[in-house]
Amino acid sequence: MSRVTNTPFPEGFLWGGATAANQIEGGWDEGGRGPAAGDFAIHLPKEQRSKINGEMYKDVNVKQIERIEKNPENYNLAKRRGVDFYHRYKEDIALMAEMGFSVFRMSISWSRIYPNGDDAQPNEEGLKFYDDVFDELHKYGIEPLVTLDHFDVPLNLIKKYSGFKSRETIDCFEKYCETVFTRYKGKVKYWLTFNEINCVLTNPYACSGVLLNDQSERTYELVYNVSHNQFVASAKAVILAHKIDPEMKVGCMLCRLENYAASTKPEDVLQTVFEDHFNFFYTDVQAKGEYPYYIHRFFKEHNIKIDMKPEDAEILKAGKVDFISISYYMSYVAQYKNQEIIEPTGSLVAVIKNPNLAMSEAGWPIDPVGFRTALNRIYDRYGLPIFIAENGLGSTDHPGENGYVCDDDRIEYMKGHVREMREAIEDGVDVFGYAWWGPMDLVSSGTSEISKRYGMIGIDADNDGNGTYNRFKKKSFYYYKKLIASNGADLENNIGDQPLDDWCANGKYTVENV
Ligand code: BGP
Repeated sequence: MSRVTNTPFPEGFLWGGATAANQIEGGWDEGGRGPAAGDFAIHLPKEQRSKINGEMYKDVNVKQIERIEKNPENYNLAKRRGVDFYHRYKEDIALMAEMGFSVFRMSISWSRIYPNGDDAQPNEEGLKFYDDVFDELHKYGIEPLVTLDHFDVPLNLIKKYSGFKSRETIDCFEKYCETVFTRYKGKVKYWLTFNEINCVLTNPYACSGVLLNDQSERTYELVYNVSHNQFVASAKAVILAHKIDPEMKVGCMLCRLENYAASTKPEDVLQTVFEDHFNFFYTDVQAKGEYPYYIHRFFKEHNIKIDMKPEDAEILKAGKVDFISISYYMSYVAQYKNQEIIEPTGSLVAVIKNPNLAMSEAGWPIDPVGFRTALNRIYDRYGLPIFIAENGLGSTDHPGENGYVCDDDRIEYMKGHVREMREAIEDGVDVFGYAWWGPMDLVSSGTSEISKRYGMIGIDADNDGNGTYNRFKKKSFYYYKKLIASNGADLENNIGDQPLDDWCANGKYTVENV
């Protein structure tokens, strides 16, 4: 098969990076912001993490919130600190502009706009903050792409309604959407409703603000009803956006879990179909505007009743998204387990090892070809434009003796994925932009550590919040800059005369036009 390596991307392709308010902003109690989900996520050192606690803060429950509220000083609440974007956004945006970004995916902290989620009036200071951020981005010609809710339900709605478990939260979300769509009309064209909407299955607290006493309450019946409410909320947001500004484009966001059959056994292959149903269910509803055929058997066999209101079907139909966005980090292996009914195993961690793939330090299989497969599958299914909302490698940095971070692992990961994305575009898939997850180091969503670093822009801070929080450039900064300057053609970074390794050796990088 021929390859298209070293061919530029289509003109106007958006290059950039992706973040979330709760992982970068800090300033958690400044500017009138109210508390939100991430403010109660605890960072624990690896040795102290249990299987559930410490992974995606899924174990934040009623008691944990009470304990933290009583004695916050006893806990390492890293998301409250973020990486100080709240005060340093100008510097961060200037660095992203230096890399040549044309898009920056960020989220609005809902509780900066409505501190309690259900206030009568929005918080002007919060609105002004994002005005300033958007203006700063536009100053450099960077398009903001904004997630309305990236794991960020206001605490008051969590306590009062258990987040999206209740329909009251849909109304609060709609009001918040109306406020920001109206305010940022003309400044923000691209929106995403909910980040990784399918994560509710494993993390109802983080993803949807659902407050449980313990994990035994996390039933299928519960999470699918929560999802339903989020579908309705998302569809209402799409309808509103189009009404307020027909230029606005609103997308959904799926954590795509590409999967392979464990063997050529027909049952294992069938299992991959079940896995895809489990994963694509979310985009099926959001892109096609109705529940897909396969879900009814699953609901019936698990006794799941969805509390569907008479008007919901029409709302879902009218609120179909304009584009699909995904996060893609890895693939996994699916194996049939003698179940008689559709029973998914969809997992973020590699339960069965794929011997063909290397693993990241965090145990995430690295699979660029799976990225091309995913893009083809998604486009085949929906025929809608696709935005890569997240792709990246979290790993520990090892600065050299001179202090420079030569993060070749990150560069290799990006190179592989960009190469396969280019192939997918050549296959005919309409991908219109790519946002690397974490252009600057940030607080991990799952573990609230900063040492799992994603950034091309390093941040001098450790997991306990020590450090200057000063920004510095890593080797990948220059790599991405060259890649973007060539509109994706210079994958090997061999255009220009000075190899990046010179920079690793002496920190001097003199190619002027890079
Ligand atoms: C996705 C989230 C992001 C991000 C990323 C990496 O699930 O949308 O918020 O953090 O994963 O995960 P982690 O931060 O746990 O390494």
